[in-house]
Amino acid sequence: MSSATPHSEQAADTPTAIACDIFCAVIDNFGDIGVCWRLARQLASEHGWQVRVFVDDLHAFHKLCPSLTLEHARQTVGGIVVEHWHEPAHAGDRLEVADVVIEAFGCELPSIYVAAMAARERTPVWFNLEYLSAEDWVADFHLRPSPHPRYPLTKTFFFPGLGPGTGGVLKERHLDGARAAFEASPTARRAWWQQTTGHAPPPAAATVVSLFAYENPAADSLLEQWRDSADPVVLLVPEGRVSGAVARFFELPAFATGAHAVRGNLSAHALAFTDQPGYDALLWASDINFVRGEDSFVRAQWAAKPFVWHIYPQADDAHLPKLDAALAHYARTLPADARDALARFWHAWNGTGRPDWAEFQRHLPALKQRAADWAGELAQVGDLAGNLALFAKTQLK
Ligand code: TRH
Repeated sequence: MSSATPHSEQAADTPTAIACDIFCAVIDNFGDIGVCWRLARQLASEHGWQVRVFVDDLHAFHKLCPSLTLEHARQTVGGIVVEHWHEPAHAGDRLEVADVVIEAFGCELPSIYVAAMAARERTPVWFNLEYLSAEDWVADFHLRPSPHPRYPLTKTFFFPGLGPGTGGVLKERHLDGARAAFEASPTARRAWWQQTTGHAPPPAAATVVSLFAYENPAADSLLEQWRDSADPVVLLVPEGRVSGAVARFFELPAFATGAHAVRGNLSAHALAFTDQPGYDALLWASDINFVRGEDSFVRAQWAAKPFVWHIYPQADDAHLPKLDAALAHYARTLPADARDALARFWHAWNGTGRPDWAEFQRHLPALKQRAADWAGELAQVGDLAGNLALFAKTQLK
């Protein structure tokens, strides 16, 4: 029988470091672990926390963190302990309770762990980290406490958001500097193109588009419009769920890593799925980013380039108000015609209407300016990891 030990008291070399456990159940795709891993890395590197991540799907994790070993039940990656979580009962080989416990996206903690939290001398700070939504109600619910029905424990709901009064979104301290360095260096850009596509950077007249999306019926029409566009379009497609549509368009059996195809004015490269920093570089190297889900949607905002969001589809179209709520923030100060064009394009990319590339392109100067301004506005809400760490510290006192 395992005994409950406070996990922070075990690190003799860093006795004062706050111990944090993050529990992540992968529902689908890469966003669940993508967000948790980014948060874990930030809490460790920027706040000096001693972080452990419990994750039930090492395969999804491995895609965005190739240094992970699939066979290991417990391992340390970049100073962070990773436990393969056999939910619901498993909580590591030894039961250790952290100072701060983050239950991501409503995944249920092992009951044995919750019981140990209640028995701990110093009650842990317990967060339920929610999915990102730009809707107005989020600010009202952010940081609401929820007492446990049986134990003397309180769970706090932490809501990411795009507006004041929410938990904000993740942004590493070094991010703007890294982007500025990449954008200022023709050498870095050239090296990136050569390494990522095997080709030199395209001429300045080309519009570079990155495409990360789910299966999307609007893709066929857009690929045709790019093929027929007056100016060259260079398309960068990380291998994934939209690759089938690109393969069909080029009449190829697959559009797998390393593939390159040309039709008319469209030239497309299939890219390998990279680690998370590699994905940021792809966003910086592109003029327009098609992103999806949650984490890439946030990264596109920090890349400060015009972007198009394929929102994660939910039953009963529950995602559509979320799409419009994000547009309301992002497009707020755009001139009316550019705002309408952007909304039409995002709606078309999410199932309503046909995307009109020529119209979107006409508004690019305004969209570029807005993308840069918005990154500044969003930064005012504060970084999620910093907001969470600050709140946790007030509770740990
Ligand atoms: O993979 P997603 O579609 O994840 C989604 C969303 O999180 C959604 O909210 C959730 O409900 C659903 O999963 C279950 O999209 P997202 O959120 O953008 O996550 C992708 C992650 O993959 C992100 O961290 C960026 C990363 N990535 C890489 O690291 N390398 C790559 O080459 C690419 C294309 C992405």
